[in-house]
Amino acid sequence: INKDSNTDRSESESAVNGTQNPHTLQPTRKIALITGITGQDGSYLTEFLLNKGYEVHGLIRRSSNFNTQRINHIYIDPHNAHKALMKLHYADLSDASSLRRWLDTILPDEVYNLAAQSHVAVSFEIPDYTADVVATGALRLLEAVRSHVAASGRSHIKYYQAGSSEMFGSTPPPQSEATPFHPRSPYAASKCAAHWYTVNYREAYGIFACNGILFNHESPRRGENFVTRKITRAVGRIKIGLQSKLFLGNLQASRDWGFAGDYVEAMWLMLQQEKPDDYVVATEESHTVEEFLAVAFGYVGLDWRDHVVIDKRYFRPTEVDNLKGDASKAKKVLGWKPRVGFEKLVKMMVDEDVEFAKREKVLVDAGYMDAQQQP
Ligand code: NDP
Ligand code: GDR
Repeated sequence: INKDSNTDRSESESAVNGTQNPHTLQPTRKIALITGITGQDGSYLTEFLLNKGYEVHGLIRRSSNFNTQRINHIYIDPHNAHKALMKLHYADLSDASSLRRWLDTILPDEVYNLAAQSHVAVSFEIPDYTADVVATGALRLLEAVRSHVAASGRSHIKYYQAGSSEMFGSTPPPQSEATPFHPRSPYAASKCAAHWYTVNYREAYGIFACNGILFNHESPRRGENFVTRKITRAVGRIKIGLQSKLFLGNLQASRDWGFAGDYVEAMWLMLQQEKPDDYVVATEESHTVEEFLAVAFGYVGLDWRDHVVIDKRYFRPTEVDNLKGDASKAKKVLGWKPRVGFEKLVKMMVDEDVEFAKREKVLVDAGYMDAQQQP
């Protein structure tokens, strides 16, 4: 996609930037503001909210490469004002003024803070950047909401904070809202800070702010260096003959893996309740990385042991060994339950990545692409 003036996904120079009030377009629609709209969850949440009739505004960060691949399929040119219900704006969680300005301009009813440096292993490499975006970024956004409400009186505004099961860290399962946190990475410690900032802004200022404590959730849109997608990408490429080895770290870690499409509904449900609260969202089933490998490779008739090589570089200084959520509160209060189980999730991801590898193979055979090993 070309980011020339005509195709730029941001609207800094168009409708929403002060020249035209978005409310005049669809006065009855609810308005959501999403940080991290270009990420896995941001894309599913946008689809979900558009289906519910929302106008969705997303904050995207400037990058030297296009970063809107996950939402290109729902993008409509803003010049088509009545149809373009997803709008994008440049901002960054490290830039407080941009957050406040977009709140004042967009006047959202609901704010979903999904943006993060979300890779646990990478957080050991860039700890203070991770803390700045994940912890202080959440604080900046909460403070922007607080000051926006104080200035405008729009006290009905609701805030969702993307919390993580990583906050439980080494505390044994099952983990519920009452389980103590023991974070095991700069990422997890930063998410704990963001969690408590959110609780504090709720208690101190009466802001309708919720923490979703979400266990791992995956999809065909998962980033390619998270273990599930790394595995299913490799399965597709090995099956099609583009790759033979897959280098991984700790195979004994156990995770409660659900489907991202199911989890964004829980985020929305939290903001539809009478009172703000915190909720664990999980499938309540846990599987090791090795079990994921067995299902993924087995599904296409391969044996993972013929392909997987252990590489110490993927081990973490401190590991989270075992996560398994207790989502009884979300089930009871929100009426939420997951629709996609473990095997269905793995197969959905493998199916998509086999198709992806077939498309890559066409390009490789035509000499347009190298069949490079995955990073
Ligand atoms: P992704 O890594 O797929 O997406 C992260 C998003 O944050 C991207 O849109 C990214 O933009 C954006 N972002 C990163 N840094 C900044 C910044 N400085 N300013 C503004 N935006 C930024 O994450 P997921 O969609 O998987 O997760 C969504 C949220 O939920 C994250 O906060 C994550 O930590 C949390 N979470 C995720 C779980 C999971 O299993 N997926 C479980 C529990 C919590 P860009 O596209 O430009 O990189
Ligand atoms: P996680 O997800 O750390 O749980 O965080 P990830 O998929 O990165 O790791 C899961 C487990 O797999 C082990 N592992 C490997 N991980 C990666 N990435 N690459 C490998 O090669 C590899 N080999 C083994 C890991 O050690 C770990 O035990 C995700 C993120 O989405 C967070 O943002 C989110 O908060 C949590 O899930 C809940």
